[in-house]
Amino acid sequence: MVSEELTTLEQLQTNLLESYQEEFPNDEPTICAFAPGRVNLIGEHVDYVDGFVFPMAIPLGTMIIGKALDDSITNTCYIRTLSKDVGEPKSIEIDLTKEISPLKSPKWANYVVGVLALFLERMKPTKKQPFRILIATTVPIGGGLSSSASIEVAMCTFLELLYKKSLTNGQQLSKVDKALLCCKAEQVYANVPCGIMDQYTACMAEANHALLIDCRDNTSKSIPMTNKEVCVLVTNSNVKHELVAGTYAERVRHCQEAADILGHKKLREVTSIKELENVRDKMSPVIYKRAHHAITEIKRTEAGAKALSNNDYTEFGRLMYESHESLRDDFEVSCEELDQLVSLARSVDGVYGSRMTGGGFGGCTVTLVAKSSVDKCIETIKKGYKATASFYQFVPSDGARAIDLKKHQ
Ligand code: GAF
Repeated sequence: MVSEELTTLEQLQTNLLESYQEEFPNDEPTICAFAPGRVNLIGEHVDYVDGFVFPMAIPLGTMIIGKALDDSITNTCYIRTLSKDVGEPKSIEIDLTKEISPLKSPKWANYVVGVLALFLERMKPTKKQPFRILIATTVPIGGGLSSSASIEVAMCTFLELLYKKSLTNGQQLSKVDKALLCCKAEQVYANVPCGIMDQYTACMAEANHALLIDCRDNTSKSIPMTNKEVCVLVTNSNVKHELVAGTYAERVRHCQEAADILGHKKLREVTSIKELENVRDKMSPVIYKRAHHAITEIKRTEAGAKALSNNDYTEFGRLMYESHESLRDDFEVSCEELDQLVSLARSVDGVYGSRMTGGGFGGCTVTLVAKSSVDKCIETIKKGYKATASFYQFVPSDGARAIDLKKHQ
């Protein structure tokens, strides 16, 4: 086996049900919600400047099973994760009679608690419903495949199902509003000034399609990805460098500084590189480079979606390499390991393109490669890479959904 075997939804649900039954022997969950992680094909670090991004949902994700508790007995929500890699404690309790504030730790809980707090604030149910849930994710934590958004969106999906009967139609969330709510949870409760890409993908993605998202008006277009001769190979560098959170916020600030100098609300409004060149002497070299990345990346993403629609993989691949170079040199969010993975992939015949994906400083690369060259590509990376990588072959998946519990019991 060269690439990782993917845990199926059935396996994931079986694991969760087994743990549930061990903990609550005479009890059965009634709700099961799932939301996927994502891999971004192109359009990196431009969602928060209102740009275009082009991700797809992956068949890995977060599943939550649980049930409503009797509110005449308790006002508490019992939340527990089965993930080993997320830090301690693994269980938290939330008292619904009190205000729900961000927790100092554990970090994973803020994704859940943030969504719960904002859901209640937004939907204003007449009665707050206590519940018990178990959470498990198959998305590698900190791998740049958006484990956090998949937890948030799975949680929001669970709450929609929990409150299904008690909320009127007028109170239902649209998918875009759901993405916005989950994004706000990450910004406010996890304190990351992220854009909308990850939560939007987890809510809106369609199987066998990538999603071209316009982050200015939160609209999207699904682009078919059905060619069986071409494969999306994701390589996890298995490194995660420190300073990520602070550096992300710094990049967001740099882009806003550039937009302010250019007299725009966001860098998306810049129409050409010439416009940037005209004010180059008004900005520091660092701010210029950040803006240069964002402006060129937005153009590459539009061109990339067009190329993929026309099955022009060579052109798409060229844009992927350019994107990586821009992230490495202008935006400075790559690292030695990611650069090495990209150049090893590039050396293989049949590889169209490769780039870092996600926030950067570790995590994964995404490579577009002819199916017939996948094994060669993996072999070449394994041989040349300074650390140990893991590999995933992904087909685009559906967005968040309820999963039938009975089917797999
Ligand atoms: C992280 C963020 F959460 C996204 O909003 C996006 O900015 C991405 O980094 C970089 O493209 O995943």
